[in-house]
Amino acid sequence: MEFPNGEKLMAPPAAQAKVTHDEMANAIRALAMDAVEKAKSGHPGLPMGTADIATVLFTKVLKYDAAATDWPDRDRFVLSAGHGSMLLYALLYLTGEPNMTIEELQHFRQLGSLTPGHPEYPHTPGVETTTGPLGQGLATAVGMALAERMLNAQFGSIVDHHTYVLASDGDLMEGISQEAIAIAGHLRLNRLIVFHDENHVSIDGPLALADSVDQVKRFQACNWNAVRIDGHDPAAIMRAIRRAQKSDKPSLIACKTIIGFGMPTRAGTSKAHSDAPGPEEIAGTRRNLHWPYEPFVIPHPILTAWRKAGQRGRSRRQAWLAALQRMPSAEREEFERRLRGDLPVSFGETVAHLKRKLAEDATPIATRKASQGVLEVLAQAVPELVTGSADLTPSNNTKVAATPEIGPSSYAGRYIHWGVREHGMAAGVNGLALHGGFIPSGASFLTFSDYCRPALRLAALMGIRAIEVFTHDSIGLGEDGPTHQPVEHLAALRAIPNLLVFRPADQTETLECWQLALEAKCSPSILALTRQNLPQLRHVFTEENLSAAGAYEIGPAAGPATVSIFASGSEVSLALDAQGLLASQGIAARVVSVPCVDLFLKQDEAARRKIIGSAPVRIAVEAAVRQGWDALIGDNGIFIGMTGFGASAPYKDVYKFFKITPEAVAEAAMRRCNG
Ligand SMILES: Cc1ncc(C[n+]2csc(CCOP(=O)(O)OP(=O)(O)O)c2C)c(N)n1
Ligand SMILES: [Mg+2]
Repeated sequence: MEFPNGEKLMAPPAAQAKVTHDEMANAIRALAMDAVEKAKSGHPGLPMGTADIATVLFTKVLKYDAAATDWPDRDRFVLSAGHGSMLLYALLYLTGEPNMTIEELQHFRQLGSLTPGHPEYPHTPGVETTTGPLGQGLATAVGMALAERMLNAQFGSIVDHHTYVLASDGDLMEGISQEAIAIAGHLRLNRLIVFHDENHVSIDGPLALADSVDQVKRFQACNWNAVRIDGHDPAAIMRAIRRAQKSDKPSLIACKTIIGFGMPTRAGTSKAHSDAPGPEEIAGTRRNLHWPYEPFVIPHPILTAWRKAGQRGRSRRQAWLAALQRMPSAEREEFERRLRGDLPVSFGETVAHLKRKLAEDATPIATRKASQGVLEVLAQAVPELVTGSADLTPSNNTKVAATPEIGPSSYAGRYIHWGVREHGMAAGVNGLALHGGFIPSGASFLTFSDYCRPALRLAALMGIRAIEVFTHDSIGLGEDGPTHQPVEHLAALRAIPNLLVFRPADQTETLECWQLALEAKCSPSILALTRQNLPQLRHVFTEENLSAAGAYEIGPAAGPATVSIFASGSEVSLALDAQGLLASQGIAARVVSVPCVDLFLKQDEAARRKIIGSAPVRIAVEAAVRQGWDALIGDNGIFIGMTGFGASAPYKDVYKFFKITPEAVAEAAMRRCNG
């Protein structure tokens, strides 16, 4: 017999019958402790404590084929407590995922290995999402479970799987967990089954130091089916899973476990959480577990039993592939397109057609309103586009005719009311994107992007197409005042690598930015949109997406320019007005619109130099802090924007008060020209 990763099996297959649950679970424990010991770093406690749960799940329940861990209708398994990564790596190795060799386990936490400190998507095949920041995995899994139901509502039984999560005490202490479980319970996501590794230990010591929540009661209050079991009793684990699978609600299985199960002195204490156990503790564990084998050696009968478990899902996968072939071809092709993440072939045409129309429309509107107009058309043309809002639907303008609402047990829609749960929404959006079949977007006010930031960062790290619409993008929101007026947010978001921050200046740019966000398969995007009306600036139709370069000359100078003015969003029209004022003083200025600083910085040097130009005076205007703009204007450049928090007043007064006006721009330029 040969395993998918090329290893040959020497022992006779007859030995398989003798392998017990304990031996299989102990294989996980041994690999976890040996890998952590070799790396002299990592977290052995969780894998050793949850090995029984994982063994039952992977050998008896999970719809999983180790040879194809990306099979679309597989059950998802999310290790929310990413510090226990060795659990996942051990499972991938034991079940025979071809890339996860024993050498990879021996290189745990080393540069270039498939076994980084915390599980990373898409770095390691078989890892469904990047975890490590506690709470994120659970909230992301809610998005996956929702995606499963929504795709099922659209395509029928070809989509039919469960989402399993292993969450630790820390996962459930994080605030995001409340947002996630509340929305999952409300939506009755009964395909979601969460194991709580209830070991009552975290880093500082016993959980009692800081927590006394009864998680079962808490989940029940959130409309979950929740039970408590002995997490070391395989029969109880199995029974609980079977009951959960029949539930009409999402399920919590609180599993009482012993962290570092098997360790002679550390088990059950916070000492088991992390760090290399050391030779004595390891030797004692081997004795306790009756595991006399050398490090990284799994006896053949045990490995064979695991490899067999890794193939359990193969026949179901083949049956699924056959069912896929039986689908009417048009429907199948659409389903496959959706899973590949390709946009509909007509997408480019749809954009061009709309763009032509927009070029003829001179009505001033807010970019949040422009975005709604764009979505009315694009959501119709792109059925995988999902919109929603964290309880700001009338302000975010993300609800359109083509996106009817989803609700409890009713998943045929494409609009998600996330409730006032920005963080849960952003993680849920990530889960929808990771599941496949959707291009999801959420929405809130830009100032509350802070509440989403940990999930946005993970989306960027994973390189997934998750979109957030953040309206009310500056002091231009006016009366709500400084609590709601973002000032540092654009800079803070631009600081996240691989996150595209778009700030369009009019409706044509809004369309271009939406197009870029939808086409960006490997980057999340943010659309920062205004509350206040803006004039239309692009009156000439161009098929080319000018925003794609991140910055382009929107207002050329009459003759050689003395001044270059760079601006984004609502300040582009202001820059164009300043250009007029300067012209009346005989100063030639050019205006560069910068809808996406990130894309601009990605251009090669020649392209960047061309956009920056050779005018001796450079000014940037943005109703936000300066940070980041020096890349365009240099440290000698002039910045017109904010240096502190905003103020509550009608927006025109606020702009005047903070001296973000065409006059201020023109004056600053003239002073520099004359100085
Ligand atoms: C958001 C976040 N905060 C802090 C940490 C650091 N950290 C890692 S594990 C952990 C808590 C450990 O307790 P628990 O979650 O119960 O895991 P166990 O020790 O039982 O494996 C903390 C605070 C983190 N990974 N993510
Ligand atoms: Mg714990």
